[in-house]
Amino acid sequence: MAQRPVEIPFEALVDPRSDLAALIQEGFGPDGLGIVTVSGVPDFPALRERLLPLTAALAALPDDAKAALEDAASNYNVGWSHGKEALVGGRLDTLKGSFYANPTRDTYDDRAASDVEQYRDYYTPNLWPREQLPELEPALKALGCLMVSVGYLLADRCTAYVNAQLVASGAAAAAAAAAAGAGADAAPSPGAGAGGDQRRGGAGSGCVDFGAALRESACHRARLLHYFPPAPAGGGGGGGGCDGDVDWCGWHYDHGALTALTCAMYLDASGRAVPNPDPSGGLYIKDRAGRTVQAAIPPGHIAFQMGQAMAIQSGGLLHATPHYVRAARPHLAPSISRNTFAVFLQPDTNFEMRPPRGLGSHGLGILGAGGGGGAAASPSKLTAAEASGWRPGMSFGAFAAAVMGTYYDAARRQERERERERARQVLVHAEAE
Ligand SMILES: O=C(O)CCC(=O)C(=O)O
Repeated sequence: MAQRPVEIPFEALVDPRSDLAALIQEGFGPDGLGIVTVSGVPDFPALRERLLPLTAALAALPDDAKAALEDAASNYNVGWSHGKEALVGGRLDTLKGSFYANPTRDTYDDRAASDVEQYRDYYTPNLWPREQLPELEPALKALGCLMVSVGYLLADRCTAYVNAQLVASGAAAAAAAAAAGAGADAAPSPGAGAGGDQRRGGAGSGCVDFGAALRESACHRARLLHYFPPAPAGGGGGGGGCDGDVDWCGWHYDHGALTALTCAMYLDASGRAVPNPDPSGGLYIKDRAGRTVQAAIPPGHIAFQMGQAMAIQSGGLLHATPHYVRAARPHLAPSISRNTFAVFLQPDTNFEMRPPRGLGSHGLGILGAGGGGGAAASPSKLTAAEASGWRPGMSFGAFAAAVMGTYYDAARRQERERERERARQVLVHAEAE
């Protein structure tokens, strides 16, 4: 039975007098499912209906047109990506095609050349199919920017929640005292809440300002996803394979701050929207007790999951969301594709990831390797899995490179093996002649 996530009405999100702490805690806190939805966002339903059908149109472009949209140098973080990323277990991601772009800007001329060189995943200009599918660019930018702007407001509420928790636990005071003792820049800054400003991960107090960090960032990334129709049992092709728990997108955390998601749209072979053909297919989340729960995102809502960066930055007061997508069973979904849109809100590459100070005596910190996700895990600690890839003082760019390396290095290894096998076959063939 699918579970409906905690809902935050948009009017409440924009109302500075509303207190959303209880909803943030219910969604992202120690016992939260790790997902909230925002309802009633003006223009969202129409922009979703405009963009999602274009996903199938993009996937149907001729292969050479899609190949022209590939960019290996950015690890396929701009343009078309199909079968390039390795999922859990090293399996290549051939069951879906993705299109990546930064919805908020096309170019990075204002960035230092050294940053552009070091972080090509983030600072490579967008690639658009302007000839073949001119409608895509404006549709993706309009929906992407809307989802980003709602994400900023939610990030502000997460900041307020974390700050309130820090103050309540005494951690903020402990951090401010320690910083004052060390002569550090403990002066509060506007919008940073009680105790100071850590929006750049500086050496101030224990407080964070997620909204400010995200508003300054040039690193947001939108991903249009087209899950190919599942192939019939025993069949080949790009589908999900056989009946059963076939995952379309293996278990993972997103490594950014917040991920905004639309409800998926299912399209038949003629491009007509149809109801979800298999109620057991779709997005699943592992809750904090270790149970796997299907998350039902209503079509008019924007869903938000928590990424590792914000979980780490909150010192475990907010938790990252482990999730995967289960394929529709082939006999229920012949010729039906799943199309959806994710926007990863991420801090800038030079953002220093540093949990709040002063938490040590309050039980926050990182659990050992055995402490992942189960009922026995302390609810207020990050699990080793949530924090994997991170080391104290790391920038977001270095952290993201460490995480993404695990996806693409495996894919590169497999590509090299395929190359070797092709060369071997050519040799065998030549010797036989
Ligand atoms: O397809 C979905 O609903 C989620 C996609 C996802 O998890 C991702 O792109 O990281």
